Amino acid sequence: MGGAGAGNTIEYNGGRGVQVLSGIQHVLSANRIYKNDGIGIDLGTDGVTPNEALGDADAGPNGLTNFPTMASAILSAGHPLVLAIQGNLKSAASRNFTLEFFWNDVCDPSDNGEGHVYLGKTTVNTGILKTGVDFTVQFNPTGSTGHYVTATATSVEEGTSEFSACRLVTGSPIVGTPEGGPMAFSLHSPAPNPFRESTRLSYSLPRAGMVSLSVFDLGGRVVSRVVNAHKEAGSHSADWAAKGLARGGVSL
Ligand SMILES: [Ca+2]
Ligand SMILES: [Ca+2]
Ligand SMILES: [Ca+2]
Repeated sequence: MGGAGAGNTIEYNGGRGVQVLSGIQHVLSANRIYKNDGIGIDLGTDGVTPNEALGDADAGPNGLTNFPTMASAILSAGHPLVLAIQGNLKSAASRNFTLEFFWNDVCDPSDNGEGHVYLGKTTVNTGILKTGVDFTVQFNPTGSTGHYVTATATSVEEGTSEFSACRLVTGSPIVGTPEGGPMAFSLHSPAPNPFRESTRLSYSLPRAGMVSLSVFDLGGRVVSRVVNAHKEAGSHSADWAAKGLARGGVSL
């Protein structure tokens, strides 16, 4: 894949999506890499190569260049959608990097991801501190939405990193205003209610989106996050067990 162009689709491989076995400056940009059994990009043959705690002194294929870490990926419902990502890149000092971001329906069991839908990119310079550079980016994703964001880091000096760890996309409840007015999210009465052990919460969505459904106590504290995921349009239900909450039964 040395110097491979952008925009390839690399999918359904029995193993990793792309392996970089030797050399440096292999650039993998804006490819769709997904549904491979292994991780999306492997520098070497060892699976995920962890980042060092500080700096990036290790050597190997593509310099074993570090991948970004992401502290949050927050999707705000509305039209257009806004996806805000915060994170950090630790690497060699005073080096320019292009960070590319992707979203994915699923995460690899290694916890590091692939790159299904390319979201966009930003550029950073790592500066002189070994603690790296913080970044904040925003995208307006269109089309289908994903559950996980992943990222790569690419420098002219070393090439492209492996994919980052997956960052779960969290989102506000669906209160957006798509064309035609506010979203009609309907939550139906739980059944049974009151209940002793578990109850079923049913809701319906007029269109696909992120759903965050939590149970609060009377003091406003979150008792349980029942749902926090992307859901398709239609009717859904979630079972909630009031573990160790009340001996006399619970009323919602
Ligand atoms: Ca590796
Ligand atoms: Ca390195
Ligand atoms: Ca490294």
